[in-house]
Amino acid sequence: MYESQRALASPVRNPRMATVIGRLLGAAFLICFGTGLYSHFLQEPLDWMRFATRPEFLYQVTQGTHIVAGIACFPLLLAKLYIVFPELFAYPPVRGLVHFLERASIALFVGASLVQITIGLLNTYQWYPWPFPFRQVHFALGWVLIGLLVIHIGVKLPVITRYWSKSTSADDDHLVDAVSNDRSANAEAVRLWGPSRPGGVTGRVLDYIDATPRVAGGVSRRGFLTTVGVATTAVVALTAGQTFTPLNAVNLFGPRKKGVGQQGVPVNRTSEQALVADAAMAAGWTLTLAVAGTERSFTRSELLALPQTEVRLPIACVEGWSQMASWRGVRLRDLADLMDAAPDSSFRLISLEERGSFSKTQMGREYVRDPLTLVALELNGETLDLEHGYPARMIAPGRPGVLQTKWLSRIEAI
Ligand SMILES: Nc1nc2c(c(=O)[nH]1)N[C@H]1C(S)=C(S)[C@@H](COP(=O)(O)O)O[C@H]1N2
Ligand SMILES: [Mo]
Repeated sequence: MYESQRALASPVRNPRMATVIGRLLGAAFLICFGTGLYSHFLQEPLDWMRFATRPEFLYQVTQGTHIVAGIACFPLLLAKLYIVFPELFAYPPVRGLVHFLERASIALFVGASLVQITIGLLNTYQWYPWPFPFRQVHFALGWVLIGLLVIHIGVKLPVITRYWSKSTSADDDHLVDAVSNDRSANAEAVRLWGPSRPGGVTGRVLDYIDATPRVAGGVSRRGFLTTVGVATTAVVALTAGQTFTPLNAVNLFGPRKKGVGQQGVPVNRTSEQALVADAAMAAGWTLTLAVAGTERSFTRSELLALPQTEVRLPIACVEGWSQMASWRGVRLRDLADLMDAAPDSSFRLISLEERGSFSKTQMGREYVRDPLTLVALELNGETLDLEHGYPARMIAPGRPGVLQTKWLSRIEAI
């Protein structure tokens, strides 16, 4: 037993607590990974992929959950690191190749996790103090983390199974207390915990116990769990209002507020940032449809003269905020039919915006043919504001905000 470890000993630094917090963190990671993959493939679908367009708020929920679970990882990860921190000083630092690989994988796991949740959080504030592209790196790190999570769970499986349930952990608590009160009991513990214990836990668990003796004082287990619970609830409650309306009133830290912005909808990229104001306000604006070699351009009044449909659909940004709104305009499928587009065509949507990652987007046939998909001309009962994509924008059910292309200029069947 090292002095440094003795100094760090605490009633919360034990394998049961590591398991309790670890499984919450593991669940949050899995939720982030699943919802993240969904968001990724919506934006970069593989050829064969088709997506659900109902419920129309699906992406609002999956992406809102992604951000909430990601934010919850901050207190949970800090708690987990607090619990296992003394292992940093384990002696000898390396006990052979397997032990080295185990420690290296944990170091990587911790580092990659911290990077992942930090860049994810900063992305929601659109702050990019790093030189690499956020989305690609966040996606790649997601896979790295899932790989490391599987390794970590594999390595710790004996501890995890042993300490999964409270009752078996309680037996061991007595043993741990005995060991720490009387170091000579260690030999007895080894005897008790010997190979006869199911699951082959002995070596690793004893290491853990050895590294984390009980001490009186410090943070109690109940106090620790309460702190972690309060901290997690607080960070979630104070940001989740940007997605989940009931929490809107306490949305103190979320980067967007519901209902704040032109026509009651937050604005993401402005016309000024996109350098589109002149082209969008030009009298000669038309929307061109190009299908199988035929092109036809529609003025705004021609579009307004076509049958209009009103839908309620959310803007659901990848950054986690979302906002329900009423949109009015022409069904995309009516335009597709006017142009005799094949029923299975996908469309490419091209904005007046010349640069910018979202100036051109693609839409699969499930959205093209959906009765809720509009070339929107009005928002919440008024002419679409320039900031929301005047003269015309795309709005479709279940899609990420990034694909709801503003300031449309051209729509091509592909
Ligand atoms: N042309 C263009 N359309 C765009 C964007 C953009 O940068 N350029 N941003 C998208 C993003 S990320 C979101 S969340 C929505 C936001 O729509 P809003 O500003 O009307 O709320 O617009 C989308 N449409
Ligand atoms: Mo967005």
